Amino acid sequence: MRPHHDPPDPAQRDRLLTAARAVLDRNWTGASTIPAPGIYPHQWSWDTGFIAIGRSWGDGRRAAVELEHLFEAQWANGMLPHIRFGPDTTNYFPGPDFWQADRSPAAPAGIETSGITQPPIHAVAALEIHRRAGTAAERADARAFLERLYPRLASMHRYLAAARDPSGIDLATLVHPWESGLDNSPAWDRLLGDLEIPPGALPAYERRDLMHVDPADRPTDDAYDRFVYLAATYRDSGYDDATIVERSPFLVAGPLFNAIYLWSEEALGEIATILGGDPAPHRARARAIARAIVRELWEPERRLFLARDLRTGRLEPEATVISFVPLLDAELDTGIVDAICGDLGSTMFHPAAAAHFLVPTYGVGTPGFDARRYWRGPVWLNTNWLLWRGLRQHGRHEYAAEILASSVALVERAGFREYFDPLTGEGHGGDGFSWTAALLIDMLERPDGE
Ligand code: 9WN
Repeated sequence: MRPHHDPPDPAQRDRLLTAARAVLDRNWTGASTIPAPGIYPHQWSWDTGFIAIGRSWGDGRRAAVELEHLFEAQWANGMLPHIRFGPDTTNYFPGPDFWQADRSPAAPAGIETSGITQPPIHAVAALEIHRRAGTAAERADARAFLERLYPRLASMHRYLAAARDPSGIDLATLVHPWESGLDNSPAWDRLLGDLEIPPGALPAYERRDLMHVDPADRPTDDAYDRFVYLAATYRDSGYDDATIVERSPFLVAGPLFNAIYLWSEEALGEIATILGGDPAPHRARARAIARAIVRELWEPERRLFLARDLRTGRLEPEATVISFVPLLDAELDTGIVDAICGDLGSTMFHPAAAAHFLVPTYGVGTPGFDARRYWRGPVWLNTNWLLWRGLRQHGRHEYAAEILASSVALVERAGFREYFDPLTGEGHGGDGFSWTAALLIDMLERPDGE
């Protein structure tokens, strides 16, 4: 593999760290960090995990505050909603009026939330906050924080294991593309394409995202109709998981969500050890999830991970960036690691462009690839970061360094954008985007050997 971009030099690194911290400061509300001004004006679940990991370098206090603020919105059944709404509930669609979370007896009183979840990165984030605590006072604070958060984290994992594993295969199931975090990914195309919306079943709604961002960067109206229909179906069941699992046309176990779930289950084991508890049940759960990822999601002929539709039992055919994320399993079979790295080295790296940027969320040149539309091709810093962490833990440092250099080059060129065109490096979506800043901080701060 030929290097495309230079590694950051020390002066550049310092300048980028200062700029990244300024983005997080601007998006701080006093209790949490919004993903971006305008388009995402509330607190999102997996964004908060990524942001806390960035803040753990030098601002562990705010990192802990915002994780706890998010978990105040946790439902009594353990479900952590993907959005905790702030005071202005009219500036985002779908807002609390759409979700009507109080249709569920499990929703918290007095806190407005959505009714679906997102990838459970939070135990990893909580552990990072504890790891970075330096002084004795910081260590005491971080331990007290873990003591408060651990039962909530464990309850979220129990919810995923109980309510979201209808077939008992040790994988968590998504009931909505928004739960995947990669909402508009081609990974869901076949399922969403097959979805039939009965006449009159789609509630009237108005998109607000297009007030902030070019429509060419965002999902189409047709995709939005499907998102809204699925969310309304879940809501109308009263957020009853048993009903939804029985009826939802979208019931998918994916490699990205489950690799993060397993990574966090390992982190829960470490947190249990720090608190003097027993890590063994978490370790055992993590290994069960890891085995299930390979057993259920590995496609042996194409030698890649795909999402499984639990309604029909078939694997969804589209290979996207989610196929690489099981690298987060430190014990992943070496043959599989080699296969993933082989794909990373060829399919996803555009052979014709001299200075393309890594890693596109969908193969450049694949029919349907779109260099700027939301999750259908652009580079995102969070998927880059997940791969960077996974590659480093498997000793694939050359690839990891290439991803870091590309991430730096993109931010240098376009700023802290939500996502980037892999061919031109142009920025798209929201601007002043928090996880781009936070995860760049982690990539620049984390020592080589860690
Ligand atoms: C819906 C906030 C969120 C991210 C998701 C990303 C996007 C929301 C939207 O923004 O989704 O949850 O309105 O498009 O897809 O991953 O958490 O940054």
